[in-house]
Amino acid sequence: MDINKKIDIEEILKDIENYRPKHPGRGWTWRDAGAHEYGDFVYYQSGSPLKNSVPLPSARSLQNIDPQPDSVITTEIASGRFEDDIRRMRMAAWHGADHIMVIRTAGQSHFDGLIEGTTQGVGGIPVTRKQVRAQRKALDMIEEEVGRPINYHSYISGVAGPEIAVMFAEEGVNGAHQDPQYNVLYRNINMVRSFVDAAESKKIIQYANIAQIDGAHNANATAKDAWNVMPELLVQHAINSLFSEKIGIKPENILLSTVPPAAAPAPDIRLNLPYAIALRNLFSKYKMRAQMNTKYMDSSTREATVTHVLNLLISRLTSADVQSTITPDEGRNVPWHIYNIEAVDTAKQALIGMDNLKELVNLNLEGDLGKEVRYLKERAILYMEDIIKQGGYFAAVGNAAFIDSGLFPERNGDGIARDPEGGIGADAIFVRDEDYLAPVAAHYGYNNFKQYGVKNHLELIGECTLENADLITFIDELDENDNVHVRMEENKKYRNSNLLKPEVEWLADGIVAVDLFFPTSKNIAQAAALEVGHKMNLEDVEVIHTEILHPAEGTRVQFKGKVPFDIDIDSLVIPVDPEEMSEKEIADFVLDNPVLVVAGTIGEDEHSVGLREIIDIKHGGIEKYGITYEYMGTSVPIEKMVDAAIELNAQAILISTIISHDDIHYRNMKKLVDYATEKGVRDKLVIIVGGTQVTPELALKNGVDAAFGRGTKGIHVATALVKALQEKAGK
Ligand code: Z98
Repeated sequence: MDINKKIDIEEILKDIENYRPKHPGRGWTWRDAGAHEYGDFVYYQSGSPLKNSVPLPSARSLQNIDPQPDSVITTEIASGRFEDDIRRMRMAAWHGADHIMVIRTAGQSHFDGLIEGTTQGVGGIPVTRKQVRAQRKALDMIEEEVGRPINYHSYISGVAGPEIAVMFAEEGVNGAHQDPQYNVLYRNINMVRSFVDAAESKKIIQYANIAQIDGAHNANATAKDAWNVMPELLVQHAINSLFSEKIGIKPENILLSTVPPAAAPAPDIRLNLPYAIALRNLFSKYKMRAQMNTKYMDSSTREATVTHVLNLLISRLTSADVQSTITPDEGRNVPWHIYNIEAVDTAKQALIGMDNLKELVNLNLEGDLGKEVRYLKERAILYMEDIIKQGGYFAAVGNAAFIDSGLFPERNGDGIARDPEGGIGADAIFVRDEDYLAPVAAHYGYNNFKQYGVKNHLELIGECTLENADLITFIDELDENDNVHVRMEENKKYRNSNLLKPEVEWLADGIVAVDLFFPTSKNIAQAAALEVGHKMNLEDVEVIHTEILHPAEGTRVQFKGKVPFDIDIDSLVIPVDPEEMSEKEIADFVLDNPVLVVAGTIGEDEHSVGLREIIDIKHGGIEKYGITYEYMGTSVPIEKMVDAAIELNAQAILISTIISHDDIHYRNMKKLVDYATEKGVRDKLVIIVGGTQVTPELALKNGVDAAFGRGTKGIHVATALVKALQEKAGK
């Protein structure tokens, strides 16, 4: 893949019926965890560098290093259109995600077979063979581009669990949720059927070396007060892991899905840390998949990010083999590209920032922490004993033992009760016939070929699809109106063309978000924001977040809407990145041609920090290259700048300006140029301007030699200065 070219979805779909995953049966890949050097630092809990990646923004000042933490990082992507998700997967991989989870469309657990085609999903993606194959194909390319294997993952739960497990094994899926308790408690699927199906599914998971994630964390999302189900969470983990191990899944492929149950403003660490320690103590032979808390997520991305970072602190104080992230906008149910990337970056930044934390601090297990850990373990063991007393798991679920809001052994009598004889699929449990032959050889029960006097299935029916991929039946689109080709035809004019539309999740969806403040109460602000959206000519305007800053003084509102127009790239004035000469080239020039610069902020502008960044050696400013300067201070009259340059026989004037209302910054630039002209020195002096509110193209219209906006570094200014002086000397 060419890193400067978009991934070609049409190319991916071409010949998809014959595509085979590049690494079938590879299973799960962990990072190369250990000590690695990145720039000036050694990170002790890190993985190998990526071949291609996007570092965190501040890496600009740190040689652009992009240290990768030791944990696998998950992002959950499912906008409803798999073709658009592929582009998001590529962006996420560049930011550091190596576990891509695909959320299924609402209610797929209730489908009693594989579905085909690529229909558009609601709240997720319909998981079908074609969709899985196309995404695996894309990820096979993306992983080569970033230089790290990507674990692809979805769900093996629901009435069609075993069929999906076989399809995942055939298509090179690396990880899957599988936990019969999920079916029983949250989807009301018959419990006997769920456990039989789970046995089949787990056998396939074991055969294909797929990593299994359980569903215990759904209990804290469902429970009234999530911290009260901590003992139950431990019990749910125990039931699924032991069941899986008995079927043959290796402990290192058993991942416990754990979410710190509480979130601030609850006393987050005080509640979550003992739980995290108890879990890791009890289940030390399994892997930890640490998910972020979503139960207490509202529409504030800021708040969600803080909760996420506190969760990451728990991971660093304990352990996390996989660090999962959802998106900080999960609370608004608007899964946008940018938020997947934000969540991945949050995990990467926080984990790297807390490198080796456990080595630096001691957890005080002698005090309350240790006591809490013990209480939790004791409560979980009592819980398990209570289940046995009730007659086993099925009886206990029948008695509503799970998701009760009391902290066990306290009971509030409000748990979820399921009838062992009832639920979806209750009438679909059959005793196997004597001559039963399963469709795949990797099978939990017996494949009764002995009755035919043969040694194995090969002699009887030949290879199965898991052994010979050519036997897989690929079924293409079945719905003529809702399929990927129709969708791509509809937005074709935006693919590889000169037309652009803003986008949050689907190509050319046209959605923009606006963030504003009104000096009024919440409801008025909300109504006013909608009106702003309408007056901006946006369509489908909807408020997505409000936050009271004061009940009367003001409210922050975020809304989204759709723009009804396209942008033609050909009509744009495209900014050019500032030129950069090598440090040596600049220094050599200055050595032969001493340069003195007169610098200051002008007019009424007191903001000198940016200018100091550009001139001081401490911040990598122009001084570093031997350029000397006369700093005139702040709010310097324009005339004084020019007069000083004349008096000191300077080569250049450097002004910085932040205040921009009424375009005062541009007007002052023009005044400066005019005054230098009036004094007869314009040709001798290089005039350079900069500031966070400066748009270089607009500034240049005022006659300055060079102009710089946000993000400028000393080297850019030094380059422009040297180039301008070289040009003058050449004249
Ligand atoms: C996560 N987003 O884990 P349907 N099986 C299990 C599950 O946990 C889930 C499903 C199936 C969260 C997960 N959980 C939410 C064990 C989902 C989903 O098709 O929605 O019923 O299956 O990161």
